[in-house]
Amino acid sequence: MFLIKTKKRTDIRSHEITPEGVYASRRQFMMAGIAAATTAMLGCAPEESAADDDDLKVSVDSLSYSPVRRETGNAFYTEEALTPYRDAISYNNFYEFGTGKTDPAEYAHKLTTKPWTIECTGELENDVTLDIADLIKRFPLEERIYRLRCVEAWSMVIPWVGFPLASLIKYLQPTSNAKYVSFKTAVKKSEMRGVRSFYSTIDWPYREALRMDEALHPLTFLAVGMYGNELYPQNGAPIRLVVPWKYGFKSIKSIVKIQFNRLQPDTSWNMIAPDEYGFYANVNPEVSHPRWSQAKERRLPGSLFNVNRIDTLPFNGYGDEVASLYTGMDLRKYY
Ligand SMILES: Nc1nc2c(c(=O)[nH]1)N[C@H]1C(S)=C(S)[C@@H](COP(=O)(O)O)O[C@H]1N2
Ligand SMILES: [Mo]
Repeated sequence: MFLIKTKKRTDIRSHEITPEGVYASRRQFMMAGIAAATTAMLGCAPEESAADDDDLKVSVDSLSYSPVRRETGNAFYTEEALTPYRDAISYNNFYEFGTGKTDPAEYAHKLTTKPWTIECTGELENDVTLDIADLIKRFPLEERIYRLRCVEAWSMVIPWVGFPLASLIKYLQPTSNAKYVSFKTAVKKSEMRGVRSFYSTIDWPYREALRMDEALHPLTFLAVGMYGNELYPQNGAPIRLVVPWKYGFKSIKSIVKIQFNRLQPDTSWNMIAPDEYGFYANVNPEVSHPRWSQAKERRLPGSLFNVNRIDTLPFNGYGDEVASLYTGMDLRKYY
């Protein structure tokens, strides 16, 4: 790729700078941007890896947030190598835009995300419709560096920006009847080719839910950004859930509805194949998917010569923090 083109602020090759350098500080970030732009002008940009520029059909802004404390024993932070930004925005699951791993990066730019509101209903003192722009001002943005383990046995390490779901729940004041929280993704037929598809097995909208204690857990996060920037549409812009001890399908993208419920709500993958995908979906190396083992995972990106296979940990390595939520439960039954 030797095209000379105008660089957007966030249009930085992941391998031109260390992952940490992408977002470590605003200053460093800007400097890297200038360096990237200069490299491109000189016509010597390094070769592309995972995808080419076609996956950056929209630009995203950077965000202000407080960085996670980089110390051991802090569950909000893992020292494992970050997945390069480029890979995290070009290898995705977002069936609203197609079932292929590169479909979201190719087609999600069609999603209009501004303005964006979330309708909050159910067991609440008052129903309310929230504007994302207001939410971002109301709750101070923090960083979390979490492992993301897909049920398909691949994983990434992603630096999210957002706020705890618990902060929003406390603000919304659910009634004592609220035992579960459920989420729905936007359905925008004209913008989502997967939703239009005749072959789709999902009964749209995509939906997910958590038990109230899971939703209130400090690890449970609402992300509005990653790598220091707003989310790209393929990652669930403008707001998505991140539940790091559960399989990735629980981390629902592009949320437009939050409902508080008395009873356990339906969830998309459980509706499609209840024997394969449970409501809890806690990462568990000892409970195989009916069609494959969950004992190991491919930490992306791998290469032709190294698939980077590592052991999967119970609760995706967050057992110290979350195992107590499930005491007395048979995790083979409640998978
Ligand atoms: N609305 C919606 N949310 C979704 C999905 C989806 O298809 N639609 N896929 C899930 C799955 S299976 C995974 S692994 C993660 C992937 O998140 P990422 O693409 O940001 O890595 O999103 C989850 N959230
Ligand atoms: Mo997934």
